[in-house]
Amino acid sequence: MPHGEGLAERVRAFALKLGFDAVGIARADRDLEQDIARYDAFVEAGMQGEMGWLAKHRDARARLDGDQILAGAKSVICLARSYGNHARAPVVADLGVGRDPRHKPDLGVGRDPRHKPDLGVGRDPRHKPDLGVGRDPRHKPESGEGELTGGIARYARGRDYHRFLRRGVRRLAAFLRTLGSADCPVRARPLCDDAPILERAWAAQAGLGFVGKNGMLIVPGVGSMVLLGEVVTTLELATDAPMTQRCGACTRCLDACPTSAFAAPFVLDPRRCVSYLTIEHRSAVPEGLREAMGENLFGCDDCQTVCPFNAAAISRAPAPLERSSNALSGPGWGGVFGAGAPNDKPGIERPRSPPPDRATRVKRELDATGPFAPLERWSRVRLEDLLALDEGQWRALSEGTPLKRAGRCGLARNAAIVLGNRRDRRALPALRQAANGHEEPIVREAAAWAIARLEKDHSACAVPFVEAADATGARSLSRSGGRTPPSDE
Ligand code: B12
Ligand code: SF4
Ligand code: SF4
Repeated sequence: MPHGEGLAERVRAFALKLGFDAVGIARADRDLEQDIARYDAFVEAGMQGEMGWLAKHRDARARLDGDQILAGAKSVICLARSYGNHARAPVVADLGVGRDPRHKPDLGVGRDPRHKPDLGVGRDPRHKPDLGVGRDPRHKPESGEGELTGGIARYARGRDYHRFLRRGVRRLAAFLRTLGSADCPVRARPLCDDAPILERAWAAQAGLGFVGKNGMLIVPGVGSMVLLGEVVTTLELATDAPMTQRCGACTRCLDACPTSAFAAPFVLDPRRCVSYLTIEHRSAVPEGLREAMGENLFGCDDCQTVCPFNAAAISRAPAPLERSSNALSGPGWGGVFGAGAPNDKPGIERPRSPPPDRATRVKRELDATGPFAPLERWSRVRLEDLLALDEGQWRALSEGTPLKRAGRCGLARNAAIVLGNRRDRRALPALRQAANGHEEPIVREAAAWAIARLEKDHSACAVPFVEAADATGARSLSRSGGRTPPSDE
């Protein structure tokens, strides 16, 4: 027999207190029939690309109550944590977050968008003031956040989220275990990107949000810039109803995708996705997709930044840079980028203040954007520097951050492509050095591609480009004849 609403509410309240933005509960002892059929089609089409691990463990993806996840599981508690610049409301319950959103107060979100001209967020996003939504997202980076920051997907600008989220799901699992007794123990398994399950499909089942045409789990009122975690448990809890799909006639995400990576609405083909190409793909980026990569160095947010459900999350002022971080003190950190280092910049410094104590760390974690605030280190490194990092420098730069996943050579390859797309000839010396001397063939090849692009631009000009700086110090190229250069086509 399922326990009453009361127990589920206690679990929900505990999860919200831990800092999660939304909570939903689904039965764990059932098949994900439709979703596993979609997954099968995905694998059959070879859409996993080089992510071979994605084609394995079908049974675990189909249901949670087998041996692979948690034998005898009855419920799955699905959790979302926002990483957008979403200022969390102080009293979550008043926003109805975590409750059945269909019973939410009228916040302009959650109404049936098909009955509105404005996709359900109150205003036609196309007529909105310029919040950065709807601009060509390839024309990054965002100003004032450092050379690398704008090219890094938002979820990855801070420290690696796994450590932080894992702590949250573990605490919730521990709480669930306390609800058992000697006669009737409760087992609970916390999950956060560490088991082969279809997280979005379960989250949709749990009514945490709905899957948008961009494939993202969208939590109305919070958006899709959320990370997901789960606790699978033998405790039988009252469940939440799935939400209705709310995209209506909107297709902004499909239209905004720079590489046309959507095979159909809701179906992403990762092999064309910039996120896959810059993070997971280990080989050369297919040449036909390089230009469309634009200035995305690691990951891509384009199909999310245009989504009206994210307007609130991304219209806020950027989160402040995180000034001190333990992660900065990785091996080989000091000196590696010190004065005289590759870029001759002041260098990435050792933390000036001592590592934060436990209380400070916890406070930061509970802050709405703390763990996701862009790291200061990104502002100390130029793209050109990424072409020539040695292992020690790479460790120092990437340790404790999501960028580690791309690997040193993967990020160097990406940097070469971004430099090629930037069309800034000042990158030529660094690119030439990489094209001739980098030990990794994919980096040499990407650098040669970028050089060819810059050279082509150059040879197309009768009058050479000269460098100029405007009043703000921003550098630009112009022809010596005074004409402006062609915009980056
Ligand atoms: C592999 C992977 C990737 C790959 C492949 C993504 C893909 N679409 O398959 C790549 C590298 C491209 C990627 C990119 C990103 N990822 Co990713 N990724 C994963 C991972 C590890 C597995 C996904 C998977 O199983 N794919 C296989 C396909 C078949 O499953 P699926 O994508 O989940 O799709 C299911 C549902 O969407 C649904 N569905 C499909 N079609 C339809 C149609 C309808 C009508 C409906 C209702 C449902 C529906 O069925 C599918 C099967 O169940 C998950 C974590 C996890 N374990 O789930 C994170 C995860 C999906 N990624 C995440 C994030 C944040 C991202 C990026 C935003 C990162 C970035 N900024 O660069 C992008 C977003 C790209 C996008 N638009 O999806 C988050 C998503 C959070 C959210 N709000 O949805 C997850 C859940 C990680 C986490 N723990 O938070 N990712
Ligand atoms: S993450 Fe970027 S490339 Fe991938 S589907 Fe979304 S918009 Fe397209
Ligand atoms: S942008 Fe995409 S995911 Fe967002 S509402 Fe429109 S169709 Fe749905």
